[in-house]
Amino acid sequence: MDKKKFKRTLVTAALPYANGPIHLGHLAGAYLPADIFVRFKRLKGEEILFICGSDEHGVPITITAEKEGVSPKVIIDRYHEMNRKAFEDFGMSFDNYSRTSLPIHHKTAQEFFLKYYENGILKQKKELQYYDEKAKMFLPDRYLVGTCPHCKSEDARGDQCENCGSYLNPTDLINPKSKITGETPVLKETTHFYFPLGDYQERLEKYIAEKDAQEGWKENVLNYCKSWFQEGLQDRAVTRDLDWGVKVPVEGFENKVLYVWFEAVLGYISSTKEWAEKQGKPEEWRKFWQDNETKYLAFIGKDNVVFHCIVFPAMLMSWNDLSEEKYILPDNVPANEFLNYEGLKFSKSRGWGIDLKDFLEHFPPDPLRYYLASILPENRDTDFYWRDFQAKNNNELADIFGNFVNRTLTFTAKHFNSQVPEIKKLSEIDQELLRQLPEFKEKIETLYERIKIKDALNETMNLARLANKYFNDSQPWKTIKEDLDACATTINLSLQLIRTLAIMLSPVIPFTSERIFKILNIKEDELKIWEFCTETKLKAGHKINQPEIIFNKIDDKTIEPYLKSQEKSETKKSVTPDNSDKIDIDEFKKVEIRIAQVIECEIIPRSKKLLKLKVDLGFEQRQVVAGLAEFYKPEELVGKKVLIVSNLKEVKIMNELSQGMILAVEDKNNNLKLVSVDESLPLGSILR
Ligand code: B3M
Ligand code: ZN
Repeated sequence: MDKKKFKRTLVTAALPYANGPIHLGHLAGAYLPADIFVRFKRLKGEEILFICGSDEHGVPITITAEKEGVSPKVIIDRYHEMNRKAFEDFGMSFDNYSRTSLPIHHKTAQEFFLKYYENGILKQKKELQYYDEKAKMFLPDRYLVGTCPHCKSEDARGDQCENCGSYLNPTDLINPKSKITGETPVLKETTHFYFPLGDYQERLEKYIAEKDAQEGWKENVLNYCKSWFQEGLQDRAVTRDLDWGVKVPVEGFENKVLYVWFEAVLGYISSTKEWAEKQGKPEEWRKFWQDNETKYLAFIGKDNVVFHCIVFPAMLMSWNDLSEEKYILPDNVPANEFLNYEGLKFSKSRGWGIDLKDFLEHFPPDPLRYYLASILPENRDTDFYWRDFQAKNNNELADIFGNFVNRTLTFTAKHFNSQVPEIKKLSEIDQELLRQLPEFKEKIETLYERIKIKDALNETMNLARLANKYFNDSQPWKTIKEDLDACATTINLSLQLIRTLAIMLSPVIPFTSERIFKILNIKEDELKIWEFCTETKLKAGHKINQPEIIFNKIDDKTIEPYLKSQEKSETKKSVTPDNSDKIDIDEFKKVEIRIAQVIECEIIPRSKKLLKLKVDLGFEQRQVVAGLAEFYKPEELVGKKVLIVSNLKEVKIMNELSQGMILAVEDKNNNLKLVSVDESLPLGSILR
């Protein structure tokens, strides 16, 4: 990697729709990793700006409003405030949390649109679109329901079938109906503006390759982009027939608005402008958006990749072609995969999952931040499990870190009059500890810089483990009677270590770190920063405050209601595809073959032929045993898209569960070759 030096960093996190509460999946996808990264950079004293806000336009919001029989404004006001507050309580440290309904955003978005329009970049196209004659309006894709042409599910939307995951066009739906009136819509002509995304394909490919070379983009993100490029970028409509949104500033188009994605990404810029105005330096936003010495990182979830890696950069490129003011483009888009909830996708309609707001009514933020950070879906989908949350809180936060802090502080209070004892001599154990500290610091720093948050946290916890071990091995409860100088050293260094760990963990558990600084009686900012975190800065004689328990254990009773409420909610079975009609292999016609992606693969020990694979079908993950070991190395398969028979009866092979069969062909030398699959095909699609 040929790292470019930057002066400052701009971080944006996807603007959540103000049509519902933030849930834990959102946090793990984009917000928490962004916040941890930003907090780490601030610890290092670097200049960084953290921007977010509510996305307040678009069809999800108007649909919610219609369902409730209120205006969209009521919805956005409710959820903007709810989410802003929940984020704050969770410790999200945005420099600005804006909203796209603000005039400053409408103005910015219209300015971009007009720049393209006046320079002849946009194309006008007439098209036929579904129209609801009773409601007197054109129907956006999501306002249409009908039967999915692929899986025959009856509640497919005009843009996607949630049952089988296929992307749809409204006209693909069998028997389409308007969601508003239930009427059958008619096709009617309408005119829209299109942005010629295809014209930018070559430059976009080059841009991504260059940024990847500099920053090391994530494999999953590169793959998503690649599949878009392979398909070939098309013109994209940037206007919609709606009356909620940013008005199209062109005569004759007063009844249309800008497509929500076209303006939402510009919300990052308008939020920065709002921040600058609040600072009393209205031009200051340019430093972050129009200076090559700013590095721009856009944190998002995987479903937003195309808009951040392709659409938004193309829009900025186009603007830069037409203007003296040049915007910077994202330097990296560290998109995460999804977090599931107890084995299934979060789903508001099925009541599956838990909102941040509800969570924080019962638990403090830091254990949740810690647990989510430890299971971030950085490379593949992961799961929130209550039992796991409880275990991490109890066995790691409380038993490792909390215990170390507590035993050190109580020992200090009891035997050293709540003062940092003096170091008079260093044993080998002490020296070894001091030697290791800077190594930990460097390792953790490198991981954070590479946005490997999960690994950085893991490494930090290793230091906490080491701290406990150090305390045990040094046996201060013995040395207090036999060798007071040795005991003093142990306690001195343990107190220093508490400070070290409080700093190192502060991006992840900021509220707890603050409490620890208070207990340690540390007021100086200099003692709370990264640079000096491994130095022994606490002076002998420094007075510390009364110790208190910093993490409470979570008992079974506390989490039981959540496990119970899941039993009551729809069972897991009913939301996975119907497997009741599992078949024998000879009833071939009933075979369900789907696209899946290999996410893990290993050799089954004691077998020559068998590989154990974990595959992602889009709607769930499965384990499959396949006789491919003689033909493929495990690492060759990871990331590959394959075809799998997804409704075979489960079997156990060499004691391993196999939930499907991967399709391969045998060549004339009896070698097996996987059937190759077009990389752009969505996971879970059914072969027909
Ligand atoms: N509101 C979609 C989402 O919340 C959308 C993100 C906009 S980022 C500019 O996933
Ligand atoms: Zn379907």
